[in-house]
Amino acid sequence: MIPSMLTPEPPGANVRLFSILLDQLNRLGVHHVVLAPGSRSTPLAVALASSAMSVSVCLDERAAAFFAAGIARRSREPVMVVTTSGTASLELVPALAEASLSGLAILAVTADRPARLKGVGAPQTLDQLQAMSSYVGATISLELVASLSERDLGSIALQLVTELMRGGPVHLNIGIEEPLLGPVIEGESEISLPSTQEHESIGVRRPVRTTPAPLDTELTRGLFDPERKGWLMLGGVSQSALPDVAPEETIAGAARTLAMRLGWRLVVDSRTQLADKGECVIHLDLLTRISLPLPDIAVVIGDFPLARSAMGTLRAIVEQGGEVVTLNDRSVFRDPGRFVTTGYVADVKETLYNASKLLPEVVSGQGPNLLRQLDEKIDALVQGFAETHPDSEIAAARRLYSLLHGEEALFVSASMPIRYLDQFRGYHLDPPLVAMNRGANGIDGVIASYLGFAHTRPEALTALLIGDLATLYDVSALIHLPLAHRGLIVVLDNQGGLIFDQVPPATRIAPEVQTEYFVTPPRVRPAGVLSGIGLEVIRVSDANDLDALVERARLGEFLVAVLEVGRAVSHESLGSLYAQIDRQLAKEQMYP
Ligand SMILES: Cc1ncc(C[n+]2csc(CCOP(=O)(O)OP(=O)(O)O)c2C)c(N)n1
Repeated sequence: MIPSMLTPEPPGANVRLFSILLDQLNRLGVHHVVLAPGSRSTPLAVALASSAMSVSVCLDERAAAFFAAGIARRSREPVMVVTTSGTASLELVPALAEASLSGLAILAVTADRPARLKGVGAPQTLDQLQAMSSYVGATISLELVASLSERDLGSIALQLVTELMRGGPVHLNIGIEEPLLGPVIEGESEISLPSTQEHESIGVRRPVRTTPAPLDTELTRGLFDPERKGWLMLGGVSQSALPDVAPEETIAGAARTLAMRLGWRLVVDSRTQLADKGECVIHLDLLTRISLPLPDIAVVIGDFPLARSAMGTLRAIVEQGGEVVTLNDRSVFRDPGRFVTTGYVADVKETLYNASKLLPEVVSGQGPNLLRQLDEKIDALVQGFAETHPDSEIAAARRLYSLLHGEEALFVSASMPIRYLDQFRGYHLDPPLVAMNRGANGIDGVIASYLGFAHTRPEALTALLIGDLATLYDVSALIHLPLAHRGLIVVLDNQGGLIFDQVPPATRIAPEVQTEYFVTPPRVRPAGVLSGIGLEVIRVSDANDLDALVERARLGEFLVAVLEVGRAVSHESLGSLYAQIDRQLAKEQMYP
């Protein structure tokens, strides 16, 4: 008899304990679970089946965790991922590393052999706690025993959620004895959970997320001084993905107002969801190819800019006696170049608003905005290049970004896609939300993270820009995970890791070593693999072909567009555009 034809047995005691724990977690704000199937985790899976949680199932634990990270990145809610014991649990580590660096609240729940079987050569018994300990903010180790009371479980749920609220992953490891479902509860045909009143009598209250206070008036006034030349730099701080937050109420909105009143330059990267012509400097990475006139102070809000060259520029500000100040609302140490002069942890949005209120509404005059004028000239040049090279990766990245709006989103893979977007995107009055696994910068789990990111917003198109190697790395995500309701994956197939031709060592490595050990052209092409697993794959040869595909995806399809451009051609395109930019910048430098 196949198992599904058996009469369901009454629930076991272990299922009941997990049901209570899940119920408490759900009440405390954990609503999404990604479950990877396994045996030791059986009572958890059975409890999940009758819980109020939204459950996604994924065979591949690594993808399950990246999918959870994608959901957490978009929803800003804690997301739980459940695995069985053994290497299954260790597969969570790459996504936990990303989550810990990106501050994503992932609750990793791993089933384990009971403690008494540890260190005695029992199969599938690893040190699961140690394996994850470097990447989680807290570890709770629990043995599932009948003596656990509802109050215990309520307290454990509260402890977990409190730890998650610090921002970052938390690990719950649970030793489970056989029989895995636990002894049968006589007379019960289904799980009985504590009622709301009973729940309240357990004493569990929702923990309150504490926001740091804004900077005090004196510090604010000193920091944002219109007498000084300043740059306000925004990285990944956009909050407009939050429900009920109007764009002008976001950190980006507050920064825009403040920069205008100060007469400071507003320097943004692609994650900022702010790219207005006439207000923002969007091409920092290209502009810093020459030495720019530097400000007295740069205030870096949130993440550091994506632009690699920005680090050198910021260091130069400090070396010429200026200041580089970081402002974060998470207590994280951010000084990747070890030159930051002061770091503040404060309520960023309130601080920016307070600073604006201290200034007159009229825009301060600091002379013509040369940096922005230069930015606009560079943008026009990139636009001209995209028009004359519509078959280039540069044109495709720029076009894709321009086609998406507001509530729509673009997930971007590490490697050249992030660079393309950061360097070559154009101005945009209603830019889409842009997200990436920028914590650990892996090319693993990109598709799973994208699918998770799309999962919470089925009503809005979410696109992905990705290279061929990152695509092939994570094809399993497209087999095991739910696909986006409105999705478009744009694969830039340049036959290997183009990035390795763009980084400085490239010129000093023998071409055959470069190809075989770095670029690693794959044996198969993404278009063939992806159509082989049943996806609709469209080959595009012109960036403008994306218009119709975006429209179709917007109406509810899941499509893959592949732009196949040879590695040499893409390399040449970049070289020729950079040469044009350098000529233009040199001219500007001579006649500022
Ligand atoms: C998990 C992981 N393995 C290896 C790397 C190193 N790495 C960075 S970029 C890259 C190549 C990416 O190639 P592709 O996705 O085709 O993008 P392209 O460079 O062509 O834009 C590799 C292997 C990484 N970042 N993450």
